[in-house]
Amino acid sequence: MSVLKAMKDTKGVLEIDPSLPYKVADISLADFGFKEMKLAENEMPGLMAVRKKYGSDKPLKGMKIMGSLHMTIQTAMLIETLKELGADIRWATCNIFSTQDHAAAAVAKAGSAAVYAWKGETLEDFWWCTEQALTWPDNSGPDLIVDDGGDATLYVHEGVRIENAPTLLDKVYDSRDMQCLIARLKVSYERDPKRWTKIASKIRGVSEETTTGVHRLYHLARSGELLFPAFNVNDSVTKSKFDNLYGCQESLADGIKRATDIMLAGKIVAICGYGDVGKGCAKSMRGYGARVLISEVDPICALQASMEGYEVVTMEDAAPVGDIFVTATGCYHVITGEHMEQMKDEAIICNIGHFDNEIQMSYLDNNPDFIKENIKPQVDKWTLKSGRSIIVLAEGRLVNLGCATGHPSFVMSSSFTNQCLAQIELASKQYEKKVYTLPKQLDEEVARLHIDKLGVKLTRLTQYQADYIGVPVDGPYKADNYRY
Ligand code: NAD
Ligand code: 3DD
Repeated sequence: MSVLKAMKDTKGVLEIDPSLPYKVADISLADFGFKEMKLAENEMPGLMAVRKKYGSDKPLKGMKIMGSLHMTIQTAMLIETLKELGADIRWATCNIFSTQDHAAAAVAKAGSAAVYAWKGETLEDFWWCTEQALTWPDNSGPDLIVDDGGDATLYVHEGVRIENAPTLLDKVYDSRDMQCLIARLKVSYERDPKRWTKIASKIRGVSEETTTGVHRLYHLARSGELLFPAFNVNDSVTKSKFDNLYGCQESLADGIKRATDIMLAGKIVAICGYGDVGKGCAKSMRGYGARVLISEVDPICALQASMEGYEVVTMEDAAPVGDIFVTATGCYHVITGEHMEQMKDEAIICNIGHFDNEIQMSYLDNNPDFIKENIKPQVDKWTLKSGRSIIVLAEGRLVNLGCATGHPSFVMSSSFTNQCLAQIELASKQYEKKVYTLPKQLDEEVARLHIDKLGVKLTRLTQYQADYIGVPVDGPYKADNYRY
């Protein structure tokens, strides 16, 4: 049930109220949020350095920034940093289960951003929050977007598509997300058939946090539909080879254990996908003493997994023997109903990919013969017709943020330092409507900001050595396309 019941609605669509300063679960949680944010300072040296280096110059002064990114304590620190750089900020989460309510309350209480986010949003709430964050009190839109998964970018692009071809409003979608979005855009179009075209024309660019969102950006760029410049933050080495890898290495186990208290040692854990996220997940599960199976489509990643000592199998092989299943692919229906029917009684399935379609949840949701028993928030036991049950975590949404608190602050500091650098780039320079990545020099700078905290003693090249290996003595030490 939506907490927005008080809002006026038109044709079942909750009206936005841009003058609403915030909408969070419980503003009284703010002090708890402030305490955890204070603790995060010591673990986020990159963000602290950004505040110190750019705080006085205010490079984001006058910039209206909309964020669609998991509303966690770490994100609250990113928001505070963007605020210190001069930005005027509005924020929504990018997943209905990922908000930490005390973080949202702290941001709202401090007035660092107009924040619309709470843990356990309905899909209608989610798209209301996204439009609420995209709309300033004067009904204008943002200059810049911080996106994670591309839903804010999608909102603007779908709005412009519809304004250019209103018959798209009659298109029928299977996805409940798209049904919610199109219903909102229908009301918006009737009010102002040029609203999103005007908003899009003012957007200087978007910086995209995650792999799946980046895939969407390149798709828009290839089709010539990209409406504004974009920075691919995910492919900064100090993001994807850290957040995706080491972040998931720690937060996957956190999610599974908080949800189920299951013993991992000795169990068979099947990880679908051996990319940056899958690598971290596999290493974590092996570290707990689980026997890890990997499924992969990419022969290079499959070869890597095999040479790391993992057994590489198909999901059809894994389904009848696995105890715990984790999807980490960014793909669609990787675990199907057919696989579920093969699974052991009370097998656990979860997803750590960005969206909720890696597990075929529709197989469960649409079958009246199956019995769903809610064990606790984000933990459901589904009993199939066979009488065997499966435990589904976070309704197939990312388990580390749905059942736990996501990655720790230190690794998010690295990701979010890249976000700040990308936002400063977009605010200070004119870019074409293409997808860019940050230069290696900045990537190495982000790494430099984090190594002192870990007591790293960096070796320094002599000029002769630098000349000998053909690199500048102060870097960058690798070519932009170097694969770490
Ligand atoms: P990646 O592209 O590096 O890895 C995905 C891997 O999955 C690839 O190697 C690909 O070959 C493989 N794959 C694709 N379809 C498959 C299928 N049907 N079966 C088996 N393997 C398949 O991407 P990544 O950076 O590892 O990210 C994976 C997902 O996790 C993305 O959706 C990303 O946005 C998300 N992500 C989540 C978090 C989090 O905190 N939950 C953090 C970072 C990224
Ligand atoms: N993500 C994981 N943990 C997070 C946290 N504590 N705060 C904000 C976002 C967090 C998701 C990121 O890894 C995002 O970069 C992604 O999905 O790639």
